[in-house]
Amino acid sequence: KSSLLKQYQIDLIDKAMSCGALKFGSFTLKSGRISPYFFNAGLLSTGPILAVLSEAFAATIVAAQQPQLTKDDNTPIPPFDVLFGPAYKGIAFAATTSLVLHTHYRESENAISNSPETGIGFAYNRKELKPHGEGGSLVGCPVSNKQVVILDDVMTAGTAVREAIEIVRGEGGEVVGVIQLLDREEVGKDGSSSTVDEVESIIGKGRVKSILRMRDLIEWLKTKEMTQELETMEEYRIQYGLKR
Ligand code: OMP
Repeated sequence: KSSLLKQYQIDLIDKAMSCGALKFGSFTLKSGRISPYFFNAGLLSTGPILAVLSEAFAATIVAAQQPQLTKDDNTPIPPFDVLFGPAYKGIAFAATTSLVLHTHYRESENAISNSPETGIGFAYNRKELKPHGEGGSLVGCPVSNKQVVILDDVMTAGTAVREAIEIVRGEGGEVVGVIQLLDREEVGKDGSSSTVDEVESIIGKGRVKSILRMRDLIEWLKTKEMTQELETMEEYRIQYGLKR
């Protein structure tokens, strides 16, 4: 069956299913919403899966810098300095994606980096305060006065990504983009506008991108003819999905 999905999206969903990162059932979310699916990015934890995932993050970043190539959205993410991965799950995203941008996308890395001679850095936050030693709440490349792109796992009502934005800003960095592994395409906390719109009102229009969206999971379910899961997903989308 033909599908609107890109090959790396299919690979990622297949891999997420096979390691149990993507599950269908009944789950209570952080926001209190009861969802028919859950995506646990922490289980994307083998070499082959990280290879697919970091490639997907890199491809999404590069595409976001060349908006003429993507027809559904034409605001670019500007060149930047540092990838920030919120602890804990984002740490591996930032580390592996900065590496892949250098090894597989060298030309793009030069084009998207504010300082091509150094390349794209990566950084992440500590969850616990460290009063001695080097101090500070961030590890890795300093973000002060730098342009930063956040790589995050899943966005529902936007609490987690707002926290990440605040952490970077608190260290003097400017957040110029957010790339979500999965945008669940839901409404924000007040239930009227979309989470993407709410976050873009903080960091700028067109600055939130994603590798996978709720609609891609639905497409994938269609190709697999998983009708029962499709039904519960459509019901959930009516309740909490974007009003389109
Ligand atoms: P918000 O903070 O409401 O946007 O929810 C996103 C966060 O919830 C993620 O950072 C995860 O900690 C968690 N989450 C998932 O990991 N996977 C899901 O499918 C749904 C959630 C969630 O609780 O909404």
